[in-house]
Amino acid sequence: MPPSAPVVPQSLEPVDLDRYPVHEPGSRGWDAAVRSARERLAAGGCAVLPGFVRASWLDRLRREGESVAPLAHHETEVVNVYNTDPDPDLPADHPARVPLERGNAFVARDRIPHDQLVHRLYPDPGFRAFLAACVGVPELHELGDPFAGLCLNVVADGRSHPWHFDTNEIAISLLTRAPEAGGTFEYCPDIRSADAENTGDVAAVLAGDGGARIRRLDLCAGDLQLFRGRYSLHRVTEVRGATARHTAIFSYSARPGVVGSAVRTRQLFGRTAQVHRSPRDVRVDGLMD
Ligand SMILES: O=C(O)CCC(=O)C(=O)O
Ligand SMILES: [Fe+2]
Repeated sequence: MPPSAPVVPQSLEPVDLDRYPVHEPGSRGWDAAVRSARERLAAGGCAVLPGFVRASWLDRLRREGESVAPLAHHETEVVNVYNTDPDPDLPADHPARVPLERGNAFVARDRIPHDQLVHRLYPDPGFRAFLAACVGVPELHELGDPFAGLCLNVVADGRSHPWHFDTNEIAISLLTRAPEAGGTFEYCPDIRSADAENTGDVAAVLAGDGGARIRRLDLCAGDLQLFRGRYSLHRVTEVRGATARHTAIFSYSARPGVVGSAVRTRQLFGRTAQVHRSPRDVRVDGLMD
């Protein structure tokens, strides 16, 4: 009997499975895609999988993002790189004392319809297994957070998403609409680690002295990006033009049940759910955030 073709779940149909056979774990193509992503993550803290979503699906991907973008929580606010409350006891030159204007806006997971491509992809077991292999962990879990697990990041004309660290270890994002100009993703690979904040280098980047530490990426719609966001300082530079930049952000953790803090959740989404007000402590380290 000829081997039967693997069944492709509906959630994976938009993926370019010829290039990225997410539905065939352990196949030669799967191994090659995983190996390539792992090498790039190890070498520079970031791996881009160009054309992850097939060209024929890009229109729908963009339109779905556009349909929920008006539901983003817009509130330009002054934050710091760790998204913590101001702490007057810290030394004046500590990076937490540097005010940054956060001008991006997030659409929370609970506002993204379940039949959207990105909402079907986020929990898909094959997608998560592929990503787990790429980042080198046995499993990746959805966040236990009803808002932050999956969101749409909207950066409009004249706005930027300033330097920050993420709560979760690995960020996975998919550009669904590119801006006309600006909106470059910039990052400093592994500028901190689980046991060292390295505040000197972080302060240098904030002061505009990042130099060769800073890498830059201009992404195309449909590109999937894997990124060590908890340890790599990053930002999206100012967008210019009428077309806002949209990215779907898929957040996972090697541990189940991760939930954002109440302070950070209110900053990002303008509201909290019960789970944010009584979180279980499942952080993987003792870093600031
Ligand atoms: O929109 C992006 O490309 C990056 C977003 C990001 O860094 C974040 O949501 O934490
Ligand atoms: Fe981030």
